[in-house]
Order: sequence, then structure tokens, then C-alpha cells
Amino acid sequence: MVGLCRLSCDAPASDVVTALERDGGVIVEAFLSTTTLAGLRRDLLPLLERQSTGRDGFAGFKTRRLSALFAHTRHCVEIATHPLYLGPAEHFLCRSREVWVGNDRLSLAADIRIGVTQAIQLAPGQGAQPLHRDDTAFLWRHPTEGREGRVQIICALSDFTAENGGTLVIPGSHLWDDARKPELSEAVPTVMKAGSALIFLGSTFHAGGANTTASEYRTAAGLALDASNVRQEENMYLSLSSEQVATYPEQIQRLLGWSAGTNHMGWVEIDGQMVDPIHLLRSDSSSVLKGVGAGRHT
Ligand SMILES: O=C(O)CCC(=O)C(=O)O
Ligand SMILES: [Fe+2]
Repeated sequence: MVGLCRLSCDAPASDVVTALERDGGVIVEAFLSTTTLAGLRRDLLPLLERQSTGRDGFAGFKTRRLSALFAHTRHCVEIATHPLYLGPAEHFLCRSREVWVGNDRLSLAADIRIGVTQAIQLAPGQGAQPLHRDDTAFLWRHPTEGREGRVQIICALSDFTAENGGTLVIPGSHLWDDARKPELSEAVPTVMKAGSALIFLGSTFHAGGANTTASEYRTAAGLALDASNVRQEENMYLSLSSEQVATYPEQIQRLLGWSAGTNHMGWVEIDGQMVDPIHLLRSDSSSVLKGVGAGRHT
């Protein structure tokens, strides 16, 4: 199985686009500056250590996750705005559509939002995650014909090897239809040095690999850039305080967006787990901390 293409950090953004269009994923070597890599490690590693491990097979029973990264480190700015990530993400996410508004034929395009931020640390003994597409949460249709909902990045904060769980990717799987089942035998591990990054499309099948080492931790900082049409139009989270939302029946609370739904959009991190935000509105939120699993699907 042929691995993903590797580009250097001075490659033109068009090379990233070409590789993503062909393979669905690409490795950019030395993506992070040494200062940013050191800063991310300094800010995130001690916090990750304090997180509880996952409570389902997808999140990983020997995996620690830390979300809300912009609350914990300013070094995420370099990841989100890197020209080899943001530029190609615009190419895939901001495709325009021709629409009628009255007599006017308008060209409308989505712009970009940060959809998820998460550091992920696989401990020795963590098995491979199920192969999945990260745009599953959007119930995106495949093939996408180039119109993606998400462009994801996983920056290596430690070296990634085939043995310590370097992300498994199935090159070319972004072109598959929704009927085709991914097989582990089709996946290749991402091998890269700390500071390098794996960029892939939301439609590409991938998974955290198995960490079969005796003592190595595989640590990553991941971020997703999403098309801005995948969200509520009115910003309910700023329009109503959580105290106001709490006065409504649960059905309205969920309709206002305080729900992660069955496709698990809108989770919030509590105690290291990705949980349904409805728990934050309950006076007794202890049930969350006792282990209401998130069951995240992407
Ligand atoms: O940890 C990894 O390498 C990938 C994790 C992942 O794909 C996910 O949690 O959605
Ligand atoms: Fe994923």
C-alpha cells in the first residue's frame, strides 16, 4: 500500500491542494516552527496528563483527549492560519453556489469556522480506532465532488510511528461512495516527526492507529476547519444566556442547540469527555461526571 505524499513546509499551497485532491491526505514536514511545537507541548502536555481516559471504543479507553484548545494555548493560532492549511482549506470549503434571490442570480460561498480542536494522546496498549470519516457528523454525502465540509489537521507533538499509533489513512478513500466499507488492510500509518502535520479531507477514511509500544505515548494536536454553512444561522449561544435557556423545557433547550444529537454535533468537553451540553443546564450534573459516555462518531 503506497503511503501519502510528503511535502516540505516551503512547498506551494497548490501542491497541498493537488495532493489532497488525488489522495485525500498529505503530510507536511516541519509544519510547525520549533517555537510553536515547544509552546504547544509546554501548554498542553501537563493538561492532557490530568484528563481522564475515554469511556468508549471510539474515544479510546487508553486515550486522553483535551478539547477547547484555544482556551489553553495561543499557539493554535499558527496551526489555524498556516498558509499550507488555511489556503487549501479555503479551496475545498468555500466553493460558491449560484442561487436566485428575487431577480438576482447570486454567487454565494461558505466561509470557514473552526469546527473542533483536540489534543489526542494514545498510551501504550491503545488499540486501533474504528476507521471513519470526520464529516460523518454532518451526514455528508459521498462522493463529495470536491465540495468538502471539513478539512482536518493532526499536528504531531511527538514522533508518529507505525508502532505508536501514527494515524491510519486510506489514500484515495475520499473518492469512495457511501456504500464502500473501509478495511484496515487498505490503511497506511502516518509516520512523521514531531512538528510535522497530516492534513486530510473530512471525506477521507482514517483512524488513530494501535499503540503497540511498551512505553511510548503518541501525542497530537488536531483542529478542523469547517464550511460555515454547517451551523445554526442565528447564534443562539450569544443571544440567550445559559440561565435563560435553563428556564425552558428540555425539548426547547435541545432545539436551541444545547444538544449533541444522535450524530454528535455540538458536544462540550467535561472531565475529559465529549458530552451532550444538555447536562450543563441541569442542576445535578453529577451524572455526566459519573460517566455518561459521549459516543462520539467522528
Ligand atoms: O488520533 C488520531 O490519530 C485520529 C483520531 C481521530 O480521527 C478522531 O478521534 O476522530
Ligand atoms: Fe477522526
